[in-house]
Amino acid sequence: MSETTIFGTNPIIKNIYTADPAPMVYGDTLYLYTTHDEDELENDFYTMKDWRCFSTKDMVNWTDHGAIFSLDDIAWADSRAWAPQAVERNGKYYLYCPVHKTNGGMAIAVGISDSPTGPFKDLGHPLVDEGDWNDIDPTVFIDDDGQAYLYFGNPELRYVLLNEDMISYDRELGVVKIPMTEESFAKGSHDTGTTYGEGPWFYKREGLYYMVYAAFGLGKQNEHLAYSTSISPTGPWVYGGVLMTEEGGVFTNHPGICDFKGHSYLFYHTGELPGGSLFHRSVCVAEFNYNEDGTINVIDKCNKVAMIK
Ligand code: FUB
Repeated sequence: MSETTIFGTNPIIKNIYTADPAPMVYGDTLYLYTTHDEDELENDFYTMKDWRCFSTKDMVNWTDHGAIFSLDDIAWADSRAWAPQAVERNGKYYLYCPVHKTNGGMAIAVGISDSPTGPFKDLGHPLVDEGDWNDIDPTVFIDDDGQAYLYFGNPELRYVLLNEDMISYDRELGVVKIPMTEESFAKGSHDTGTTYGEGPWFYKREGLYYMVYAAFGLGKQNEHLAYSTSISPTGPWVYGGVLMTEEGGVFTNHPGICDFKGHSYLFYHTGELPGGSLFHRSVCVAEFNYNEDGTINVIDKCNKVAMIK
């Protein structure tokens, strides 16, 4: 008797516009944190006010947990609820989120909760606030030795070493700037002269550290996804190649990678829902495999993903 494969179709979320996917696997569940592009634009720009959470146990059936953190919860922020990432430590959940401050400029906020589905409560002040516009798109990873890293940045890639409490960082070391070289990020058209743009996603697999990011190719308008690797969590990073081309996308793209129940997934966003545009994006997912040496081939923007049995 042949088994029938059931597929889920992209975009994953079809009733609202979502972007900037950030998966977190906890127990037998994959939690997907996203941003939310409002239908009605203000000032003809990204209009984003809250962060959403969805969960699945099989990659096809998704539960909508609604808005789990919002600008209304952050007294010192007024707009731009941009690309987040969540992590669990010692039974608490931390959601790192870029926001625009009421007194100007971007900074990284932290929401704290006892549950992966919130509600999250603001730390009360910015975690990272360098006074420039580089403080966006945080990616968090706790290494095997317990050291937690928070990378972030556009147009530069920077990091801080988080303290064990996950809501403060090593002030003595401060904010470390990664050298933006062509060896690390390839020649490209973003401000540093490399392809590195924004949206870093940091993780480790089989002893190798990966930095996946949205990238600007020479002569291209829209972002593609690319990756670099390192044998150390702080570099030097070595450019690995293109992960997803800009074809069929919108101006931005944003990677979120995880392994779940023996499968590897890349979450990304496009503008493919009806009414889609650079300010009305939708989160999608593709399954992929690593090559034996840890490299990753270009992943197609696909329109379905198989259910996990
Ligand atoms: O969604 C708002 C911003 O656009 C994100 O922070 C970037 O990564 C890009 O997707």
